[in-house]
Amino acid sequence: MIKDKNIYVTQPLLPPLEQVTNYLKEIWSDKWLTNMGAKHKLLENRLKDILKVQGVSLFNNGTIALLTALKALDLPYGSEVITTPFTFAATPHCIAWNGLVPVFCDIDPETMCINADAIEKLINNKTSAILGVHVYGFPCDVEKIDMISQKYNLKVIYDAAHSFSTEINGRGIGSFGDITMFSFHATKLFNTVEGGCLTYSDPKLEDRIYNLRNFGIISEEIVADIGLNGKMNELQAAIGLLNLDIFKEEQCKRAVIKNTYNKNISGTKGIRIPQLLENTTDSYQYYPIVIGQDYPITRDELYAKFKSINIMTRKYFYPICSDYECYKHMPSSCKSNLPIANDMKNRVLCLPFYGDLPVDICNKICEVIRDPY
Ligand code: T4K
Repeated sequence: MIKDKNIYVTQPLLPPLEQVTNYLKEIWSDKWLTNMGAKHKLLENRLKDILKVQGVSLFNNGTIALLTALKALDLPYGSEVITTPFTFAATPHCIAWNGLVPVFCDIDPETMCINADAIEKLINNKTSAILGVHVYGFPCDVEKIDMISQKYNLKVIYDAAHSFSTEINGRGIGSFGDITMFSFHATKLFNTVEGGCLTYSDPKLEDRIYNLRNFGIISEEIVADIGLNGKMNELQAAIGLLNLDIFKEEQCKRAVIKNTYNKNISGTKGIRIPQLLENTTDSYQYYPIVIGQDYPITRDELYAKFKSINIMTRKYFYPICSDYECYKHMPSSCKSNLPIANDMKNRVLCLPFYGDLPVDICNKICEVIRDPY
């Protein structure tokens, strides 16, 4: 039993409080709290370099960012967007909130991302886009998805909520597809408490996204578009600027935890540790394991075992989105269309993974996995 307090799947990265106070003093003195202030501009510019992308637009959270991305691409109302059920609720909800229809595609058993080979059979004359999710920081097959999108003239949006700073062959993950969304929620490697951004290469998207994020207001007397309020405020941007200075250090600490897990868990019968491809860098967002049929207990029994000793692992993602009340009636939600996703939802467990996870707890977690009885 871990004494006194629960161990969670993650802990937020927090900058030194004195530095936050200094920034707060500046904000108090400027009396500029939101609506694209100085810190907002600075953070957007710094993120362009870090994410290796041409355009960045900040948002008050990742969900509103994704909602805006779909709107900015002017997908025909009622058209279909092919996506994965193995994701957080926000992904299909943003499709549906735009008056579009999410069509679920099965996933790849190794990466747990949308299976690019299964996309084509779901395309019909109503399909307008593909929305892939780089689950746990494992990239989708961006090359194949790019080829499919060109062949069928589809837009491509990526949900990179888990993939801050991931690169493929040295290229920022946010530079693939038409628009990519990053989440800066408290539980993400890099956070602005709540927050997120969109990245894109087409310069025309910058103005469109700017307006959609700000009620569609062009000037004091012109409202040109049906926008919403997606603005990140100066307090969020300040936390972001400070966390940008320390996220790499956090990644290094997480690399140590990851090595400890890898060293102590790999080789355990029935446990698979999903691997990144060699050309891809790790975001260090989550540490998932896959519990096979030859492991002595089920995923849910292992989850319960951890919970009984105050270690709160997470079943990301169970249930999958095709199981939700609001989507389960859709033809693409049927289990025969999604065999891998329906299998994986009962097998994946995300272990506690953050820089300050104490070594003895990390070792205890490995011990339980090696011998769950
Ligand atoms: N797309 C994908 C693929 C996503 O995963 C997400 C969000 C989104 C889109 C939407 O982006 P945002 O609109 O959120 O920017 C959490 C997060 O709330 C959510 O942001 C995230 N995905 C999802 C995967 O995880 P829950 O329901 O698991 O959160 P919660 O409150 O249970 O937090 C997890 C653990 O973290 C807690 O057990 C304890 C710890 N924690 C949490 C918070 C909020 C802390 O230690 N401190 C904290 O302040 O959804």
